[in-house]
Amino acid sequence: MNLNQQTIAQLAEHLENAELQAHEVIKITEAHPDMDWDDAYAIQYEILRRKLARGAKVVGLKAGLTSHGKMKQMGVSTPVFGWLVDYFSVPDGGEIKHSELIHPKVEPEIVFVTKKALKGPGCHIGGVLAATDFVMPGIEIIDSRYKDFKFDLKSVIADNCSSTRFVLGGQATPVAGLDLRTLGVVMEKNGEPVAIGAGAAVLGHPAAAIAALANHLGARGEEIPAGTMILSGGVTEAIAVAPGDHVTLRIQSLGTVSTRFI
Ligand code: OOG
Ligand code: MG
Repeated sequence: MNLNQQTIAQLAEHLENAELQAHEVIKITEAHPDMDWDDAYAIQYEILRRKLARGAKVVGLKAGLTSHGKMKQMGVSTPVFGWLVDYFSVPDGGEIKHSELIHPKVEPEIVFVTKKALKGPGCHIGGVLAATDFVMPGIEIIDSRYKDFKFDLKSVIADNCSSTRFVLGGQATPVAGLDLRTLGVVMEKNGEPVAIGAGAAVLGHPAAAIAALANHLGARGEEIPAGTMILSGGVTEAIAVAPGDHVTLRIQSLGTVSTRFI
Protein backbone atom coordinates (compact mmCIF):
# COMPACT_ATOMS: atom_id res chain seq x y z
CA MET A 1 0.00 0.00 0.00
CA ASN A 2 1.26 3.48 -0.86
CA LEU A 3 -1.56 5.65 0.53
CA ASN A 4 -2.07 6.34 4.22
CA GLN A 5 -5.36 5.73 6.02
CA GLN A 6 -6.28 9.42 5.99
CA THR A 7 -5.89 9.69 2.21
CA ILE A 8 -7.91 6.49 1.71
CA ALA A 9 -10.72 7.89 3.87
CA GLN A 10 -10.62 11.23 2.00
CA LEU A 11 -10.77 9.58 -1.42
CA ALA A 12 -13.63 7.31 -0.30
CA GLU A 13 -15.63 10.32 0.87
CA HIS A 14 -14.85 12.18 -2.36
CA LEU A 15 -16.02 9.28 -4.55
CA GLU A 16 -19.07 8.47 -2.44
CA ASN A 17 -20.17 12.13 -2.51
CA ALA A 18 -19.88 12.07 -6.31
CA GLU A 19 -22.20 9.04 -6.31
CA LEU A 20 -24.72 10.44 -3.82
CA GLN A 21 -24.81 13.90 -5.42
CA ALA A 22 -24.58 12.57 -9.01
CA HIS A 23 -21.65 14.66 -10.18
CA GLU A 24 -18.50 13.73 -12.12
CA VAL A 25 -15.00 13.86 -10.68
CA ILE A 26 -11.50 13.65 -12.15
CA LYS A 27 -10.07 10.13 -11.94
CA ILE A 28 -8.21 9.81 -8.68
CA THR A 29 -4.97 8.40 -10.11
CA GLU A 30 -4.28 11.88 -11.59
CA ALA A 31 -3.58 13.23 -8.07
CA HIS A 32 -2.34 9.85 -6.70
CA PRO A 33 -0.30 8.19 -9.47
CA ASP A 34 1.47 5.95 -6.92
CA MET A 35 -1.77 4.33 -5.77
CA ASP A 36 -1.57 0.49 -5.94
CA TRP A 37 -4.17 -2.31 -6.21
CA ASP A 38 -4.48 -2.71 -2.45
CA ASP A 39 -5.05 1.03 -2.09
CA ALA A 40 -7.78 0.85 -4.75
CA TYR A 41 -9.64 -1.97 -2.97
CA ALA A 42 -9.06 -0.25 0.41
CA ILE A 43 -10.87 2.87 -0.91
CA GLN A 44 -13.69 0.67 -2.27
CA TYR A 45 -14.05 -1.06 1.12
CA GLU A 46 -13.99 2.29 2.93
CA ILE A 47 -16.94 3.44 0.78
CA LEU A 48 -18.75 0.24 1.78
CA ARG A 49 -17.91 0.83 5.47
CA ARG A 50 -19.46 4.32 5.21
CA LYS A 51 -22.65 2.87 3.71
CA LEU A 52 -22.92 0.04 6.27
CA ALA A 53 -22.48 2.59 9.08
CA ARG A 54 -25.57 4.38 7.69
CA GLY A 55 -27.57 1.16 7.72
CA ALA A 56 -27.11 -0.13 4.15
CA LYS A 57 -26.89 -3.90 3.64
CA VAL A 58 -24.77 -5.87 1.17
CA VAL A 59 -27.18 -7.79 -1.11
CA GLY A 60 -24.74 -9.13 -3.70
CA LEU A 61 -21.33 -9.09 -5.34
CA LYS A 62 -20.17 -8.45 -8.88
CA ALA A 63 -17.42 -9.18 -11.32
CA GLY A 64 -16.82 -6.61 -14.06
CA LEU A 65 -14.71 -6.18 -17.19
CA THR A 66 -15.02 -9.94 -17.73
CA SER A 67 -15.96 -9.88 -21.43
CA HIS A 68 -13.94 -8.93 -24.47
CA GLY A 69 -16.63 -6.38 -25.41
CA LYS A 70 -16.29 -4.60 -22.06
CA MET A 71 -12.49 -4.81 -21.94
CA LYS A 72 -12.24 -3.33 -25.42
CA GLN A 73 -14.79 -0.59 -24.67
CA MET A 74 -12.93 0.48 -21.51
CA GLY A 75 -9.36 -0.20 -22.77
CA VAL A 76 -8.43 -2.61 -19.95
CA SER A 77 -7.66 -6.33 -19.69
CA THR A 78 -8.24 -7.51 -16.09
CA PRO A 79 -11.52 -8.30 -14.32
CA VAL A 80 -12.49 -6.20 -11.30
CA PHE A 81 -14.75 -6.98 -8.35
CA GLY A 82 -17.21 -5.01 -6.23
CA TRP A 83 -20.26 -5.18 -3.97
CA LEU A 84 -23.95 -4.32 -4.34
CA VAL A 85 -26.06 -2.77 -1.55
CA ASP A 86 -29.80 -2.76 -0.91
CA TYR A 87 -30.73 0.57 -2.49
CA PHE A 88 -29.11 -0.49 -5.83
CA SER A 89 -31.92 -3.04 -6.32
CA VAL A 90 -34.75 -2.11 -8.72
CA PRO A 91 -37.77 -4.42 -9.18
CA ASP A 92 -38.34 -6.08 -12.56
CA GLY A 93 -40.22 -3.60 -14.77
CA GLY A 94 -39.46 -0.79 -12.31
CA GLU A 95 -38.43 2.79 -13.03
CA ILE A 96 -35.00 4.33 -12.55
CA LYS A 97 -34.67 8.09 -12.09
CA HIS A 98 -32.08 9.21 -14.61
CA SER A 99 -31.58 12.49 -12.71
CA GLU A 100 -30.23 10.54 -9.69
CA LEU A 101 -27.38 9.30 -11.90
CA ILE A 102 -24.56 10.94 -13.90
CA HIS A 103 -24.29 9.19 -17.29
CA PRO A 104 -25.77 5.71 -16.80
CA LYS A 105 -25.25 2.73 -19.12
CA VAL A 106 -26.91 -0.69 -19.11
CA GLU A 107 -25.30 -4.12 -19.35
CA PRO A 108 -26.77 -7.59 -20.02
CA GLU A 109 -25.61 -10.01 -17.33
CA ILE A 110 -26.00 -13.66 -16.34
CA VAL A 111 -26.62 -13.64 -12.59
CA PHE A 112 -25.65 -16.50 -10.25
CA VAL A 113 -27.13 -17.30 -6.85
CA THR A 114 -25.07 -19.73 -4.75
CA LYS A 115 -26.28 -22.49 -2.42
CA LYS A 116 -22.84 -23.35 -1.02
CA ALA A 117 -19.91 -21.17 0.03
CA LEU A 118 -17.06 -20.77 -2.48
CA LYS A 119 -13.54 -20.18 -1.29
CA GLY A 120 -10.39 -19.63 -3.34
CA PRO A 121 -7.62 -20.11 -4.19
CA GLY A 122 -8.12 -22.89 -6.71
CA CYS A 123 -11.81 -22.28 -7.33
CA HIS A 124 -12.82 -23.41 -10.86
CA ILE A 125 -15.99 -23.57 -12.98
CA GLY A 126 -16.77 -27.12 -11.77
CA GLY A 127 -16.83 -25.92 -8.16
CA VAL A 128 -18.91 -22.89 -9.13
CA LEU A 129 -21.51 -24.98 -11.00
CA ALA A 130 -21.73 -27.43 -8.05
CA ALA A 131 -22.31 -24.47 -5.69
CA THR A 132 -24.86 -22.67 -7.91
CA ASP A 133 -28.49 -22.75 -6.80
CA PHE A 134 -29.75 -21.06 -9.99
CA VAL A 135 -28.96 -18.48 -12.66
CA MET A 136 -31.21 -15.67 -13.90
CA PRO A 137 -31.05 -12.64 -16.21
CA GLY A 138 -30.04 -9.27 -14.78
CA ILE A 139 -29.64 -5.75 -16.16
CA GLU A 140 -26.80 -3.91 -14.46
CA ILE A 141 -26.84 -0.11 -14.54
CA ILE A 142 -23.32 1.29 -14.25
CA ASP A 143 -22.50 4.97 -13.72
CA SER A 144 -18.80 5.73 -13.46
CA ARG A 145 -18.27 8.73 -11.26
CA TYR A 146 -15.38 9.72 -13.54
CA LYS A 147 -15.57 12.44 -16.16
CA ASP A 148 -16.69 11.13 -19.57
CA PHE A 149 -16.82 7.54 -18.18
CA LYS A 150 -13.01 7.36 -18.68
CA PHE A 151 -10.77 5.64 -16.14
CA ASP A 152 -7.92 3.26 -15.46
CA LEU A 153 -8.30 0.01 -13.48
CA LYS A 154 -7.23 1.39 -10.11
CA SER A 155 -9.58 4.37 -10.37
CA VAL A 156 -12.54 2.17 -11.35
CA ILE A 157 -11.89 -0.35 -8.55
CA ALA A 158 -11.84 2.49 -5.99
CA ASP A 159 -15.19 3.66 -7.46
CA ASN A 160 -16.71 0.23 -6.68
CA CYS A 161 -16.53 -0.66 -10.39
CA SER A 162 -19.10 1.99 -11.41
CA SER A 163 -21.90 0.12 -9.60
CA THR A 164 -25.18 1.93 -9.13
CA ARG A 165 -28.35 -0.14 -9.79
CA PHE A 166 -29.38 -3.63 -10.91
CA VAL A 167 -32.61 -5.31 -11.97
CA LEU A 168 -33.16 -9.07 -11.58
CA GLY A 169 -35.96 -11.03 -13.20
CA GLY A 170 -36.81 -13.85 -15.58
CA GLN A 171 -36.76 -17.46 -14.46
CA ALA A 172 -34.53 -18.71 -11.66
CA THR A 173 -33.05 -21.70 -13.55
CA PRO A 174 -30.83 -24.53 -12.21
CA VAL A 175 -27.63 -24.98 -14.25
CA ALA A 176 -27.90 -28.75 -14.73
CA GLY A 177 -28.68 -29.31 -18.41
CA LEU A 178 -27.84 -25.71 -19.40
CA ASP A 179 -24.77 -24.83 -21.46
CA LEU A 180 -24.05 -21.35 -20.12
CA ARG A 181 -21.56 -20.71 -22.93
CA THR A 182 -24.10 -20.95 -25.72
CA LEU A 183 -26.99 -19.11 -24.04
CA GLY A 184 -28.10 -16.35 -26.41
CA VAL A 185 -28.31 -12.84 -24.95
CA VAL A 186 -30.35 -10.05 -26.56
CA MET A 187 -30.73 -6.61 -24.98
CA GLU A 188 -33.25 -4.21 -26.50
CA LYS A 189 -33.59 -0.46 -26.08
CA ASN A 190 -37.01 0.89 -27.03
CA GLY A 191 -37.78 -2.34 -28.88
CA GLU A 192 -34.59 -2.43 -30.98
CA PRO A 193 -31.86 -5.02 -30.30
CA VAL A 194 -28.81 -2.96 -29.28
CA ALA A 195 -26.52 -5.63 -27.79
CA ILE A 196 -26.33 -9.28 -28.80
CA GLY A 197 -24.05 -12.00 -27.45
CA ALA A 198 -23.69 -15.39 -25.81
CA GLY A 199 -22.52 -16.53 -22.39
CA ALA A 200 -19.06 -17.53 -23.61
CA ALA A 201 -18.24 -13.84 -24.11
CA VAL A 202 -17.65 -13.76 -20.33
CA LEU A 203 -14.18 -15.31 -19.79
CA GLY A 204 -15.07 -18.26 -22.05
CA HIS A 205 -17.71 -19.40 -19.50
CA PRO A 206 -19.63 -17.11 -17.13
CA ALA A 207 -18.90 -19.44 -14.17
CA ALA A 208 -15.22 -18.52 -14.64
CA ALA A 209 -16.09 -14.97 -13.52
CA ILE A 210 -17.53 -16.35 -10.27
CA ALA A 211 -14.44 -18.54 -9.79
CA ALA A 212 -12.23 -15.46 -10.36
CA LEU A 213 -14.22 -13.59 -7.69
CA ALA A 214 -13.82 -16.50 -5.22
CA ASN A 215 -10.07 -16.56 -5.92
CA HIS A 216 -9.82 -12.77 -5.50
CA LEU A 217 -11.66 -12.93 -2.15
CA GLY A 218 -9.65 -16.01 -1.11
CA ALA A 219 -6.45 -13.96 -1.41
CA ARG A 220 -7.99 -11.58 1.17
CA GLY A 221 -9.01 -14.48 3.45
CA GLU A 222 -12.68 -14.06 2.50
CA GLU A 223 -15.21 -16.31 0.76
CA ILE A 224 -18.46 -16.06 -1.21
CA PRO A 225 -21.09 -17.17 1.33
CA ALA A 226 -23.92 -19.57 0.43
CA GLY A 227 -26.97 -17.66 -0.81
CA THR A 228 -24.99 -14.87 -2.51
CA MET A 229 -26.29 -13.16 -5.65
CA ILE A 230 -23.45 -12.36 -8.08
CA LEU A 231 -23.44 -10.41 -11.36
CA SER A 232 -20.93 -12.19 -13.61
CA GLY A 233 -20.19 -9.16 -15.83
CA GLY A 234 -21.57 -7.50 -18.94
CA VAL A 235 -21.74 -9.93 -21.87
CA THR A 236 -21.46 -7.07 -24.39
CA GLU A 237 -20.30 -3.48 -24.28
CA ALA A 238 -22.48 -1.21 -22.11
CA ILE A 239 -25.18 0.92 -23.77
CA ALA A 240 -25.89 4.55 -22.78
CA VAL A 241 -29.47 5.39 -21.78
CA ALA A 242 -31.53 8.60 -21.63
CA PRO A 243 -34.74 9.52 -19.78
CA GLY A 244 -37.68 7.77 -21.47
CA ASP A 245 -35.64 4.75 -22.59
CA HIS A 246 -37.09 1.30 -21.98
CA VAL A 247 -34.62 -1.59 -21.72
CA THR A 248 -35.43 -5.30 -22.00
CA LEU A 249 -32.98 -8.16 -21.61
CA ARG A 250 -33.85 -11.60 -22.98
CA ILE A 251 -31.59 -14.56 -22.21
CA GLN A 252 -32.24 -17.92 -23.83
CA SER A 253 -33.86 -20.36 -21.34
CA LEU A 254 -33.70 -17.74 -18.52
CA GLY A 255 -36.51 -15.40 -19.57
CA THR A 256 -36.83 -11.62 -19.65
CA VAL A 257 -36.18 -8.65 -17.35
CA SER A 258 -36.84 -4.99 -18.03
CA THR A 259 -36.60 -1.45 -16.68
CA ARG A 260 -37.48 2.08 -17.71
CA PHE A 261 -35.57 5.35 -17.23
CA ILE A 262 -37.64 8.37 -16.27
C1 OOG B 1 -16.69 -0.91 -14.89
C2 OOG B 1 -17.73 -1.90 -14.46
C3 OOG B 1 -17.87 -3.01 -15.44
C4 OOG B 1 -19.05 -5.08 -16.15
O1 OOG B 1 -20.03 -5.82 -16.08
O2 OOG B 1 -18.14 -5.25 -16.97
C5 OOG B 1 -18.99 -3.94 -15.21
C6 OOG B 1 -17.17 -0.03 -16.02
O3 OOG B 1 -17.13 -0.45 -17.17
O4 OOG B 1 -17.55 1.12 -15.75
O5 OOG B 1 -19.86 -3.82 -14.37
MG1 MG C 1 -21.52 -5.15 -14.86
